[in-house]
Amino acid sequence: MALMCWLRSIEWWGECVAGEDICRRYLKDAFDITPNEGEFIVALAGNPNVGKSTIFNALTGMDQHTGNWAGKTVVGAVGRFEWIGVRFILVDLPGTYSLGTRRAEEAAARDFICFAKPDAVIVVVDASRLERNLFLVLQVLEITKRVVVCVNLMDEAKENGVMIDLLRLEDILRVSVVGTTAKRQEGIYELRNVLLRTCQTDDIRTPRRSRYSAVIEEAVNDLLPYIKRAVGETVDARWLTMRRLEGDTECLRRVREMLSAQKEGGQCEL
Ligand SMILES: Nc1nc2c(ncn2[C@@H]2O[C@H](COP(=O)(O)OP(=O)(O)O)[C@@H](O)[C@H]2O)c(=O)[nH]1
Ligand SMILES: [Mg+2]
Repeated sequence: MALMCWLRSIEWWGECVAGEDICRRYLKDAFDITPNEGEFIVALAGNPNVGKSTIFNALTGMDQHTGNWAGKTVVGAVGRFEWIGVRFILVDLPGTYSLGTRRAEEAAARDFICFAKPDAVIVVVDASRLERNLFLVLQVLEITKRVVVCVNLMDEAKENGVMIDLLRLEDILRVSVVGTTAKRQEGIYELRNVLLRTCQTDDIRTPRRSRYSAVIEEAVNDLLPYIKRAVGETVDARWLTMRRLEGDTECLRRVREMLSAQKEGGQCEL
């Protein structure tokens, strides 16, 4: 019954979706960023303490320490850099273990990936704690395929006797994987080149995406067309369908809020 009401409501929600401006408006409101023509938007995501800020500094030549992501006035470290004549805007997202809704940092990172539609997301992972870190990678891969996995702290992993087969990881995830020791600037040159390729290509492979049990996949397939109609290409419909099945109403409310605000004077009952 509740699901039927919800399905009815998303037909109306669908009417609210308009235009491509979510991204620009979100960047302006949350970061006061107005990208110049040809400038690529790149996000840095990852668990806390994996070296995101060190990579941010290595790429931008800046020396930032912390960002304030609390509450509604989301402010993160934003920097610009150029590589082989191409300009990038880099945003250091708050450290997070997942992209849920429970914590402000998680929601901020999720919102950025959903609504800023970055040309690439660098997910930084700790080479010594790959298994734990891959949880976030898989979550990001559900929202976007424009991902570069940066396996950082390679020096510490080596000291601990951990060898990472980066090519194998690339094969499994079907996204680019780069190994770095950011503290010593190792791998940053390759990271820049891979980033450039990822941003410039239109031919991105479909990455590995989690498959669930038959009953869940069936439910996803039933709901997917409705959600697809409601959100169009604005956010990944399968990802949003999974959130609906999980009962993550806060996430749905947020997506709906962002989409309905697109229609001038539009209001959605939440
Ligand atoms: N050994 C080693 N330490 C690193 C590396 N990258 C970053 N660090 C250190 O790890 C700590 C956390 O780095 P930070 O960039 O603040 O991580 P963040 O929380 O993900 O932004 C700092 O003390 C860095 O100097 C690396 O590749 N190797
Ligand atoms: Mg940091």
